[in-house]
Amino acid sequence: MPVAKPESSDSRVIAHVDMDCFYVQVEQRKQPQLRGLPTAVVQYNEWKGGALIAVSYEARKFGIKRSMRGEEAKEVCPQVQLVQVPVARGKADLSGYRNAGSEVVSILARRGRCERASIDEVYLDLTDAAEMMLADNPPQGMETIDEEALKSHILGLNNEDGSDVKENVRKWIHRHNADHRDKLLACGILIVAELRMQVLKETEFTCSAGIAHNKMLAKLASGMNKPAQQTVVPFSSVKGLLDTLPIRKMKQLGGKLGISLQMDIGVNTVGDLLQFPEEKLQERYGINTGTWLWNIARGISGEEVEGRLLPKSHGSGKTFPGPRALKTVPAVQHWLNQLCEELSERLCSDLDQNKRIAHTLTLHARAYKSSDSDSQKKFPSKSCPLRYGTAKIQEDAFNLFQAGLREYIGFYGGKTRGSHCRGWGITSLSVSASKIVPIPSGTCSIAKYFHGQSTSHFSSMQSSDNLNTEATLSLPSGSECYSEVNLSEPKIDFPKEESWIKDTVPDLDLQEQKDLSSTLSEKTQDGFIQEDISPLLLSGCLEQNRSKQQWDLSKDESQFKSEYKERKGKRLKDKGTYSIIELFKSYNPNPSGSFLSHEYNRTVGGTDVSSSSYSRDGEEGRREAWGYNIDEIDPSVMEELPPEIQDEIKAWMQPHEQRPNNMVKRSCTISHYFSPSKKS
Ligand code: DCP
Repeated sequence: MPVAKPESSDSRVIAHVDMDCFYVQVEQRKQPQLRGLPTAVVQYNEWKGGALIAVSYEARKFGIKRSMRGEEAKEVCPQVQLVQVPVARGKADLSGYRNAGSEVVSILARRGRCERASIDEVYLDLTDAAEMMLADNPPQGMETIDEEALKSHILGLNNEDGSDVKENVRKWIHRHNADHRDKLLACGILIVAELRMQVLKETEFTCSAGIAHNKMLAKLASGMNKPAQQTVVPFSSVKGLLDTLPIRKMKQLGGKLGISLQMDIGVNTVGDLLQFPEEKLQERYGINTGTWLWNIARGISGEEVEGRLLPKSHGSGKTFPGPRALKTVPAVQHWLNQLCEELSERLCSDLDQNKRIAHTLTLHARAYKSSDSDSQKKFPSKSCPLRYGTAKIQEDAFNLFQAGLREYIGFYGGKTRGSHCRGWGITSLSVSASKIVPIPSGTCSIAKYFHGQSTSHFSSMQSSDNLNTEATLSLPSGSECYSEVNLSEPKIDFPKEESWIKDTVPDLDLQEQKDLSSTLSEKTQDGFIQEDISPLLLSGCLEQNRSKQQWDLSKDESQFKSEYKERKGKRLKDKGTYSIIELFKSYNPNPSGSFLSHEYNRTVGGTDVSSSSYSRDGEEGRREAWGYNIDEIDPSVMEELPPEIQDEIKAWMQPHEQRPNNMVKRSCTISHYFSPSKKS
């Protein structure tokens, strides 16, 4: 029996929900005539019919497996329907699958804390919902139990030959003498069955689920009976489940640790771990891993369901197997550009829809060297601060690649420049954006505070649609530290890149690393990371769409005025909920600065933005251009700014007489800091 654990962890109701042959279902929803037929989704690469990445349960009956290629599958089952994954930018476009996953998540999240674990997997903490059901309408007293719930598999339930399985489940759910933990699980059975039915009704997708007292057990259970079924692990069945469970089936034991357990201490099943005292495991594998192993042997896992519906990282990758390996720098750059374009699009829609920003850009590659004794050497992953804007992401990713390549091949300089292959090949490339965090609350006020400045750059002709994913904004403290690095400098010879390019990625957790490796095989697992806010580095985002923007300085002044008024009126209506996206939308950098002069000429008669905006004579004009009264400034946002900017703003807020004499000069700092043309 598992050792006694705190009541609180035993009494949780956790579900792991996993979509069935997910990509196939998405394709079948698009083409309903494929429903019920043996179907598989194949990769974009058409070699030998393309690799299968999702296989329907009908096709599995014929022996078709994910490891096969399309041609092989046709041999096994000539009638198999092969659907090619959608394609964009010469690679698989997974956005349809991602969106379909989001549809499901939004339904599952209705009954409890929900954690999106991958493109098609979700954890739910249903404890509160179960407790509530137990208090209001306990299953023991229910006259009818839903059919779907009765089809549940309850581990350890004695289904002797000939016995009515559904009847046994009904009795288990109805047990009056069950302990509190099982009563909660009985509620979980009903809730999850109902949720799964709702998913089917609203999305046409089936899913399977595991229901247990913790995430680890729920995950193990969800894969036990597929498709469209649910499996329950009562506390009393934990030992039986783990005793015979091969360790490789545990999520974290598929790699080196699992091999070591097998080879070094002869552990083949999770139950085998029970023979080792905690200290022994700690001695061998370290304190944390040792304790973790000791716990999982007993079915103990304290891992919380994190309330997050959004991915913790975004990735875009492509493989180049065999003869498709990339052998020239321009070829790599071409593909990196495609990947970065996709990544940038996703980052911008995340910013737009979820008000989140990513902080770290990482490049991963797999490579080979044709003439090298050190052929096992891996291409080093590299990361750097992420700058928004497709061109910047492309530039930075390429620099990361070159840094990695230099390290990988052991030399660089002229020898690998240009398009000549020096005996290396790239078999996979991926870029990812991680450390994604919500825009800090203070940003709202910062954005509001500086909205007036961006107003001064409004183009009366801009299309806000074109701008909604763009931003030029360097905000709170720490952006200095990024701006120390001039990322826009070409780095062909990498004299300094080591100072900012980091080997990747010590801070990625297990799941994230899995995500990234999945990306390489084009299975996108979106992940999350919870981290304190560090500097925003959105500068450059607006540049992405510069080419899309229309500058029409000849626009009728009255139209300009009315639009300006409209925007200003809208600003004043926004109270605390000002969307930073709105700011970005309306922020239109003018490379030539001509519009800036245009507005300032009208308002303050100045010629130079920096100096005129802060000169005493331009007081009214400055207020007009900035669009806010000094009283409106939220002092709390000050802390988020670099010290010299804080000083400048504080000075600026003082009455005229008390301002330092060098105000005009210092104003240049703040103007430069928030300048749209500032690159980083
Ligand atoms: N996927 C992928 N490449 C892989 C593995 C999976 O592109 N190497 C994609 C296709 C799958 C989806 O991710 O449909 C979810 O993967 P799962 O491992 O959950 O498998 P399925 O949902 O396809 O099937 P199952 O019902 O067995 O979970």
